[in-house]
Amino acid sequence: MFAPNLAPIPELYVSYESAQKLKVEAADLVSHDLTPRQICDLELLMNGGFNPLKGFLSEADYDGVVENMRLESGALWPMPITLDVNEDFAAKLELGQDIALRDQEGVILATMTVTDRWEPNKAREAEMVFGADDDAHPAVNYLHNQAGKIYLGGPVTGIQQPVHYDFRGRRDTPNELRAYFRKLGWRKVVAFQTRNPLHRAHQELTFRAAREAQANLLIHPVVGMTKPGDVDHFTRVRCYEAVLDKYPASTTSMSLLNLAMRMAGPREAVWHGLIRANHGCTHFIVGRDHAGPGKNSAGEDFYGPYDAQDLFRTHQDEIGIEMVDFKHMVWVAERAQYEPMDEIKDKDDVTILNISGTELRRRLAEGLEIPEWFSFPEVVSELRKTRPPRSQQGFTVFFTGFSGSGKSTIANALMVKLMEMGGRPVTLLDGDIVRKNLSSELGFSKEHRDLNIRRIGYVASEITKNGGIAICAPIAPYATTRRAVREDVEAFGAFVEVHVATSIEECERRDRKGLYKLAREGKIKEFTGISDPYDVPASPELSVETENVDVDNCAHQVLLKLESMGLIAAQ
Ligand code: PPS
Repeated sequence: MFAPNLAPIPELYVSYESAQKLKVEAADLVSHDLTPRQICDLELLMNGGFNPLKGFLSEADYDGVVENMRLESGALWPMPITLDVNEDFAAKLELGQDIALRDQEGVILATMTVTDRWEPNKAREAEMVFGADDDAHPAVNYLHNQAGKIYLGGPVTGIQQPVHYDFRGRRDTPNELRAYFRKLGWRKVVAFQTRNPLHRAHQELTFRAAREAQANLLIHPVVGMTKPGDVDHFTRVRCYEAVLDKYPASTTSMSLLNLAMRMAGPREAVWHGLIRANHGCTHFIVGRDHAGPGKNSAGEDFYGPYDAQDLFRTHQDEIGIEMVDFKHMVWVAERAQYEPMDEIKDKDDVTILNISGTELRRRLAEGLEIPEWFSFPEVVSELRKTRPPRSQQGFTVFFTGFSGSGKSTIANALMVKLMEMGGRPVTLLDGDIVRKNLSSELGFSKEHRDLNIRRIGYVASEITKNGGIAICAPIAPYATTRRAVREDVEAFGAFVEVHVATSIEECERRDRKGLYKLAREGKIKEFTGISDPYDVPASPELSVETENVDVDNCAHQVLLKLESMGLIAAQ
């Protein structure tokens, strides 16, 4: 349907000589240090992956994209690609000014002429682009809790690509892929987008899709930013490499895409299609619940299972790439082969097998068998290396509660009990200890408390990543900050939030440090529970009462919880 056009597409880079000159000149410009997500966006802007965009969106383009998925020019573009900054930085700038865009090491990647500066209506963006103003959506959470308040727009001049030291040979710009397809004579290419490891069913369905379209296949996994909690891309790429060997020779290739996903379902599917068209592909596989973000805060799916396919189909001609349905493949035991579920005529007479993602994670976590019909041994072995049984993984126990609620005492008891069991190193990050050693310059304003908790979260996530047990016991009064810490930790292991639910009246009655008295007298300001807020955890893994229950028992309740989650072996 779509004639292959593999001519080069426009990039935003200047020539090597001009780049060297520009780099020197840009050293004097006001600099913005790009966030990891902005670096991903910038790379695809510069290399043409986001063609026809010429820079971060102007306000008019942004409004059009948010309202009806269209740039001011009328071109289809479903995702706001915006440069968010804080108010102080934005206030320093004048419209028309050039700024330098630097990576996290300070290397200048590009310059941008700031033509637009505005404060976006984030609630509207959340509703229109992501379908709901609900922080359970990862991109909405990012929008409200991580992105700066002000957006800057303007054309970008590319100086150099962001540097990647990993899997260099597997990363291709759109023009490199186009040249590769030209060289191999691949006139039709089906792209497969993924953020998960591939198993036999995926191998089967992608190969069938390519065969049906009489095309070659490009496995095009995202290695930029995916959904929090996904398998890390290092492991995934090793898995993809193993699967690549299973396709017939010369039919299939793989390239890594440094995209920062938004998990925006239907709009994301259209965006993915445009990006793949820019990479020279003619077909694109769209599945059930494509780029779905999971459940909303009411426990329901954000999007209908086929919304992405429907929206894609409506815009297919403009996207310039043909959608290929993702077939639901199942293993038919009697015939020992994968077949598309909707093509099995004798459903009642055969044994149909499948393992869901949740079930796979459970089996990996608990070290249970994963059958050969489900995955390739090389893939399973890679996954097992990064996901040892839960009882050998690192994790974080995060106590939260008022001052004097008993957090430190229970945390200490828990630490000793875990050390008695042995097996993993245990580190206690108690509120007072952290404030002495890590955060001695901080006070108790919201900003300082957030900084303090993010530091604790960072250390806890490093401990968790390296297979240890971190026990944290700060007040941590803000739900959004606790959630951010949860995300940091869950990238590497379990996060167990324990609310020490001692009432403020009881804490004040105990007043072990005499601080409540001082707080009542106004001698300590911003005191949690007295003159400063505390967000009661809405769904902690465990809530412990300390009134009429001794410390030993509270610590034991935590141990039982850890045991029920498989984090420690049954005693
Ligand atoms: S936070 O909000 O999580 O950063 O607080 P945290 O680091 O846990 O520090 C709490 C301990 O500091 C003492 N302290 C105060 N707490 C609350 N509000 C104010 N204004 C304050 N000023 C000092 C208090 O002893 C807390 O200790 P714990 O161990 O919680 O009783």
